[in-house]
Amino acid sequence: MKKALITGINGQDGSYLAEFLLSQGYDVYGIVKRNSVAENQTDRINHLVEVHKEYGDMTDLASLMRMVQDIKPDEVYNLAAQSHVRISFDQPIYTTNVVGIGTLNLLEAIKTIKPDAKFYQASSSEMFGNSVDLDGYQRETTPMNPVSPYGCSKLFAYNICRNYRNSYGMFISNGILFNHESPRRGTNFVTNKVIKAAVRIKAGLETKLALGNLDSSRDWGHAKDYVQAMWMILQHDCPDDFVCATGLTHTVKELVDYVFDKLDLRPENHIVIDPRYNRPEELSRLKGDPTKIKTTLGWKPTYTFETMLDEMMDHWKREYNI
Ligand code: NAP
Ligand code: G4F
Repeated sequence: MKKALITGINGQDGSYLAEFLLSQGYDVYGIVKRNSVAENQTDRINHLVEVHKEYGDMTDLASLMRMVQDIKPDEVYNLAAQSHVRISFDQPIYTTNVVGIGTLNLLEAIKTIKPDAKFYQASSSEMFGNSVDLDGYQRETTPMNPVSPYGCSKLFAYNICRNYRNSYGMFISNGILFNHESPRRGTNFVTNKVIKAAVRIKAGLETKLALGNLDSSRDWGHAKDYVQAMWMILQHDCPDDFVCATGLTHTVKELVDYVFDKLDLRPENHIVIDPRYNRPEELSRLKGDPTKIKTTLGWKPTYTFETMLDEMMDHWKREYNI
């Protein structure tokens, strides 16, 4: 039985990845960060009773070393992060400690104790910033010029992973994932924020939804498809870096229009623009080219933008009984 260690197991991706690895027969271990409300620590994985949960923190090297020593994992998926881009402007040092130094802490623990473990790093399309190739896509070779503290710290983590792979011959791969969503998405990310609020408006529980920039566009996929990509990346015969995206992009306004239209609501009656939700520097447009992961690993998404949003809407409609 292969052993997998997941950091960020209680996050959106960590919870789907744990489900997927259990279905593949893995023994799954997860790092859980201490929360003062104990019940909230494992909200998204309480149904996965087989998962071994261990207290730890990416900023606490000793806790990571203890876990790697005890578990001796075959595969490590590093998903832990302060993953909210807007909040990274308010908490740049904390974000960098978790995302950048935290990744280096984990690499050091693996290098010292279990150097043959395969390592997946959750890299991000936010690392590209506003770089775009002439054909309008971002791909593995597109220059990376991040525009947020989160993007800068993800780029450090991406580079230190490549450096450890080349320096020490370790099996370390980056998945450069574009935005991916699901009913388990945090409700302060734009997709779930819009959908939850629209359903609450429909249910008569509120009337207004405050948003920031409606003109930026994102390449949105479904988290379930993307965690399969993570696993496929580690099953490849050599370590490498892969963009994972749908190849399609939509503006935030298109997202709002689709959701409100489905619920028979008119956005102009409810949306208010609040500059609090703008970023000091914005990443305007993301559209990824998934050719490499499709041709090399055979990955392909099963959800469309629309089926993903429909699933998220159904989730919130059930929550509010409408
Ligand atoms: P998420 O829902 O925010 O989950 C992040 C996880 O990291 C949570 O379990 C969180 O625990 C944990 N964590 C935060 N700080 C920690 C610390 N100091 N020590 C240990 N654990 C800590 O994020 P996600 O959407 O699943 O994304 C997974 C990873 O992929 C992240 O690294 C993210 O940056 C990256 N990524 C995401 C996307 C996307 O569109 N979703 C795209 C590209 C890359 P608590 O909940 O207890 O805080
Ligand atoms: O949903 P978002 O907060 O996601 P963002 O910033 O693209 O980051 C997500 O994807 C990255 C991959 O590219 C991940 F690495 C990262 O961890 C995270 O998962 O914002 C999407 C867009 C932005 O342009 C933002 O300015 O929506 C715009 N937006 C407009 N109004 C809003 C809002 N975003 C949020 N969160 N809240 C708003 O009210």
